Amino acid sequence: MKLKMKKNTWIWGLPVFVILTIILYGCPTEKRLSGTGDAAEKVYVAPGEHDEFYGFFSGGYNGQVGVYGLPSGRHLYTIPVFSQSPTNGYGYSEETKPMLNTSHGFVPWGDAHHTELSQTDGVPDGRWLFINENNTPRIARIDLKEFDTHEIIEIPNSAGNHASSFVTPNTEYVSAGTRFSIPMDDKLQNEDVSIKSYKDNFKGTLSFIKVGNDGHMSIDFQILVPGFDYDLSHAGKGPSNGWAFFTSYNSEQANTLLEINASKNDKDFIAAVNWKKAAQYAADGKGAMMPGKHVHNWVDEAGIAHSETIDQVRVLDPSKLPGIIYYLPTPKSPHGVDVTPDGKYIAAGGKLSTIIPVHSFAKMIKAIDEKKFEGEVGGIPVLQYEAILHGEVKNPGLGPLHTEFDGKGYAYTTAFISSEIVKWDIESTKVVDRIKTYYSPGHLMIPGGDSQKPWGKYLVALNKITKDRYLPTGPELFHSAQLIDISGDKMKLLLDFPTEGEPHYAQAIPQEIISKNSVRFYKLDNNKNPYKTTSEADAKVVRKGNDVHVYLTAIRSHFTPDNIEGVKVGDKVYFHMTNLEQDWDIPHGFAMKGANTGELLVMPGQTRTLVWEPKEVGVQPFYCTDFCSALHQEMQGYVRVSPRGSNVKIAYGTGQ
Ligand code: K7E
Ligand code: CUA
Repeated sequence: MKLKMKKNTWIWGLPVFVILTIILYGCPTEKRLSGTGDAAEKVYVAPGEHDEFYGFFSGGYNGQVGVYGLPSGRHLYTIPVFSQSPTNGYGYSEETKPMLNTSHGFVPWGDAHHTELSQTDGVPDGRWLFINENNTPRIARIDLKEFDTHEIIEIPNSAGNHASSFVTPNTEYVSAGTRFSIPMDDKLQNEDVSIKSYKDNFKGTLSFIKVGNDGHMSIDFQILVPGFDYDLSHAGKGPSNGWAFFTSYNSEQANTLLEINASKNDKDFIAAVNWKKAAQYAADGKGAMMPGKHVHNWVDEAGIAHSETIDQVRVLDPSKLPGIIYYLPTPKSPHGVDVTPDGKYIAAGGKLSTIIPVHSFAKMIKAIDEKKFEGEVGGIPVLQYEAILHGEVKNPGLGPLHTEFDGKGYAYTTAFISSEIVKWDIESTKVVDRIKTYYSPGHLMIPGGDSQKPWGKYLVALNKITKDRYLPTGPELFHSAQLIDISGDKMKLLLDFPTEGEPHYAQAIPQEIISKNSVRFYKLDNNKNPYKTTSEADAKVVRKGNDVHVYLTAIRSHFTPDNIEGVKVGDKVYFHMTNLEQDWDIPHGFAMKGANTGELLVMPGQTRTLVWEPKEVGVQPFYCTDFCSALHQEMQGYVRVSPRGSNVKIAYGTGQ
């Protein structure tokens, strides 16, 4: 796909100079703000009291989700998603391992970016949380009754699944866009071509993943787009419902030294996608089924994960299906794209731009109707910038990245380089307030701040650089969040708190929407695991060839059985442990000496399986890893391992 655009190349030198200056000389000197008594009171959640909001923070390169209470900043929980969890055995137990299957095999560590709550009528509803994985393109769905990952779908024909996972107002779709374009031939196969042939061979895709009423995800269609870098997205709402907006950079189509070569054009593009029209084309069988191998993992009603491989996806070519995409010229290498709560305006975070461009949806539609095009790229019409512009926010700080909204007519944008948050009036595009952050904020988050109904009381700046904010912990530091009061005219800094991994983005929702549905334990009667053991009388050890299945129960403060004999070197031993407790907050753990597959933490009423392949003759202990009662230390057992070919028979028991 060839570029037919005028290029303005003179301006790129200026922002690069600013960035270099800051890299070389560090961030501007900061004055330390000490918390005032007033601020302390606003974030104080007394012992035993609960926070007002749940905050769901992406763990970034740790591949998980951190759950924080707001305003206290308390770290409540970590939900494992794309990474194995040494806390609860996710990705280690036999029931959960399939969640980390991909078309590249088992991938136990991912790079997560954007959490997004499911929505009903444009308002976060607390059913599910979606999050994307960038490196091995995937999207996960977390069930918020259990704070547990229930589904992960891989995105084919993608590399760097960054523009993801943002929902449409009724969670009809989650969107995804490829950050890296890749060589794709007519069959969308990743070709063996010279990297220098980028402009001729590399393409991108924008994907729409359908979400069923039960949450089930499937890729409905992908749209083939020119080989730019697609960065972020957000769906339209209200009047703009039916559209989704994706930023792109590298419209230069550079393949090396992007910091200079992809910073030349005065403007790149926001792709405005008419997803309702595209979905109609897909429903009508338009486009073509193309190769698109991807793995889909889900948890069944027994709580057991399964994987299936899907080979094809429907691909729509916008040069043959008019009206599904228009390009909005947008200065300059835009990062975030954010739609105002009323759905009227689309703000971009042009990271190398000296202004924040704000497009008008109504003007965009008018420009499309009147064919106010300034050219086309790969068959996609490019609208005239002046024809679609609502306004430009002047003096927005250096390096604007992401914007959220308070629902009272104001927008808040992070400025990465000048380390500040800038508040501006949406209608007038005038800056009305600014506050320093420490240091270099990426995303910011207002509870509901990317939805139609922000709960605009707090803002959290998600800062990339922590440096001196806390006690030093060697070279590696947690990132830092800052809670800011936005209830008045002036923003006020209330609290700093460290966050694990790199919380690119976060979402928050009033606690009562979630807490009332939170599962406290699993009913033993509903346990559908085929290896469950629901009473001690049913506990047993069964040999099947070289496989030994231990049907194990745990209850305060013993295992049944706790003495096992007849296991031999060369066996594969499956410990299927059922926690018989029916009380809130009484998990039992399980650790087997010499097991390479980790440990288990089993919730009340749940069954989890650990595999152990004993390699040495002897008697090996196992024990409970969670201090569950005063006699927790007594919660232990032994397995006798005999030589290969030994005639020691299977025998087991507790208290005999
Ligand atoms: Cu700006 Cu991955 Cu959303 Cu990080 S991204 S900041
Ligand atoms: Cu069960 Cu400790």
